[in-house]
Amino acid sequence: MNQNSKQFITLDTHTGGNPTRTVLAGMPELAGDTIQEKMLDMKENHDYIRKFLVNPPRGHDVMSGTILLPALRPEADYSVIFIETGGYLPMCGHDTIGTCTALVEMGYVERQEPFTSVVLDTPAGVVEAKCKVENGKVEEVTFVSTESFHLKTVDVLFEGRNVRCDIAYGGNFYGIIRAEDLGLSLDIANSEGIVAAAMELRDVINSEHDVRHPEYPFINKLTHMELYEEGEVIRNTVVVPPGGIDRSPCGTGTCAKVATLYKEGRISENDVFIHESITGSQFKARLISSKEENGITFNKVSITGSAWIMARHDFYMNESDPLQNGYLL
Ligand code: PYC
Repeated sequence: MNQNSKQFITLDTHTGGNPTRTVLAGMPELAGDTIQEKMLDMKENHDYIRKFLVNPPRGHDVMSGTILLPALRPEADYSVIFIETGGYLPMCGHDTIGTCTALVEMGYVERQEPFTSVVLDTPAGVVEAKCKVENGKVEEVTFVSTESFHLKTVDVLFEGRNVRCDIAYGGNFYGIIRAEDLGLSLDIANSEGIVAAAMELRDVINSEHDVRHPEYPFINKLTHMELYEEGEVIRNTVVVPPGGIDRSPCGTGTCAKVATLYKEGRISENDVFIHESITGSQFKARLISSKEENGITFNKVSITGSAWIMARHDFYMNESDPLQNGYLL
């Protein structure tokens, strides 16, 4: 470390196998009055911090995290920016569970047993989390996500045949496709094929279809793909840009799936839906309510999952490090 070093302090958790790096300290002042404006300022003027913290050698292809900021809204405990190797996310479920677990267990919000409430101001809206706490450990976190909806169903050409894809929003846009339709099974050994097919399809869909949020103009493309298999429970894997596999069942991807199941008439209000990841970890989702507005059905969904604190880091950023921005393979 020398005088030119910057220092970032993080708490690292995993949620169902997927990591969250919660950045507690080290951020410069970000411009803007809202969390959306601050996210944009970070993206345009301080993106080197995201690259430094999530790319190898300090991170890896599915490293993600939250930048924790003082609350910008009176009802929130903190405002947060979600980061991953592919950029910035309006909302992230596994990060919400990971960050809330870290905040409660490490005393960054006042801990109350058996339940502690944490309210996060996210770029996709306010997210309320209820943490079940026993002997200081957060056993599980249930959060109510921002409204999810099914946008449209499209056909997309893959290896000479048309494949059905549901495009749904759960905090990010997901392209939801049955893995079998791509000739794939959801096995970790097939990761390379899953990632390659998913990213190819996502790019084709973005080039052929308009995908945008009716209220948030900055959410204007399909970013993540979700392949699934039907069985006793629905198994899924979300491909995170630019090409990693979410080890968790993916919180926002599960909200998008619930919106799709509701659209298909396969789930009703108050039903519980279990979503399983490629690694076998599970989230429990519940459809709380649905309402129709301007031809779109908006669904309120809660997600329950568990996270574990793994580490606390002091990262030193030295400007003479040729890999300060990391790299992606
Ligand atoms: O859990 O919402 C989620 C998520 C989004 C991308 C990776 N995980």
